[in-house]
Formats: sequence, C-alpha cells, structure tokens
Amino acid sequence: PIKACIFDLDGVIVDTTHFHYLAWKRLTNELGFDITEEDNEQLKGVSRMECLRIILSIGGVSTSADKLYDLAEMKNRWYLEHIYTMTEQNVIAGAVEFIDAVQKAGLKVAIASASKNAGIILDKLNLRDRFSVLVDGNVVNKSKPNPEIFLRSARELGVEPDSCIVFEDAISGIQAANNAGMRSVGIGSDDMLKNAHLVVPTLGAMSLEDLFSLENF
Ligand code: B16
Ligand code: MG
Repeated sequence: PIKACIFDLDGVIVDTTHFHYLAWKRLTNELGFDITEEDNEQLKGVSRMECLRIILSIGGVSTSADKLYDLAEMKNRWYLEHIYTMTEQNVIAGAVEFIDAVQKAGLKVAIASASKNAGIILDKLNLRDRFSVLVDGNVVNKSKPNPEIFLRSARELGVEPDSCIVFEDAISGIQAANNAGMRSVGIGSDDMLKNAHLVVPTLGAMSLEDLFSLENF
C-alpha cells in the first residue's frame, strides 16, 4: 500500500527554475558566452557544482578548482536575490492543496531536493511546517539519478521504499525514484519524462484517485 509521498521542490512546488536560469545566464555572460532555456533543462535536479561543470563545458571554459567554488558562490548570490523576492505567487497553483489532501488521506509527506537552499525557500513561503521530513543538498551529496536522496527520505519517514510515491520534474529525478524502487510521477511533459509511472502537467492536475491508481503498479 501507498504510505508516503515524497516531493521534489524546484519545479514541482515552486517555480524557481527560471531564477536558476537567470542566475546561470548572468554567470555565463560574465564569462563571455551564453546559455539557452534548452541548456537549462539539463540542469534540473542537478547539484550546484555539477551544474557549473555542465555550463563551463557548454562554453568550453576551464578554470582552477578554487575559481570553480567562487563562480558557484557568485551564481548562488544572484539566485538568492531572486529567491528573496518570492511570494506565495511563486508557489505552483494547486500544489499546496494537493499536499494537504494527501495528508488528510493519512499519508506522510517529505521534501527531497538537491538544493542547498530548500530550507530558505520553504521558510520564505511558510511551507516548512507541512513536511515532517526535509532531505536536501546539505545532507546528501550523491546527485540524482543516484537514489540516495529518496532512500534517506523513506528511512526518515519510517516507511519502506516500495510504499512511496515520488513527484519530480527532472529526468534525473525520475530515474533516481525508479532506482530507489519507488513509483514516480513526472511533473511536466510526457515525452520528456517517459520513464515515470504517470505524468501530469502540474501537481494541481493530480487527484487522490490518480495517486491511488498507482497502487496497481
Ligand atoms: P542550489 P530540486 C535542484 O532542486 C534544481 O532543480 C537544480 O536546478 C539546482 O541546481 C539544484 O537544486 C541545486 O540548487 O544551487 O539551490 O543548491 O529540483 O532537486 O528541488
Ligand atoms: Mg526539480
């Protein structure tokens, strides 16, 4: 039986994807090149340092190890400038309502995010108290598609992996959920997230009926 739902944060509950994009774009412009929204797709669910490596390879730029750290810091400062302007408007429509319905149905809920800023974002939007478990980029260092982030969430929730449903917008995140032996719901487009057990455009389009239909997988 399904006992818990594990939610990714960026792109599932809050629309921070564009803020990440603007901050990375600013960094590439400083370095003398540019990235597109399409390049940004590859960065979803990927840790900050891993994103930086991908970006530098797009621009054909190489730097020393400590310079890498400075560049990542700079990107994060610009990203946080956007984060501090966020309001409830940036919560994806219907997300909170679905999470509330899941809890009312007696299931546990956790956040599993690659972001080191997950706590800041949840606090800023007054969402932190809704989740009994938060596993983020500060405690997990193996990037999705490694299943560690979801396995740790299940452990902290006190449930078995096969009784968890994961909600994810990133291809790497769907793979991580599947690798953890969990059922996965892709948030976004069908053709991108074809390895998910179910795909919906947003959490707001998800019903409890859809959720429990996954029991049969
Ligand atoms: P930060 P998620 C991920 O969050 C984002 O999708 C990804 O684009 C970002 O690089 C990563 O967090 C790290 O974020 O720089 O804030 O630590 O989708 O796993 O919630
Ligand atoms: Mg995401």
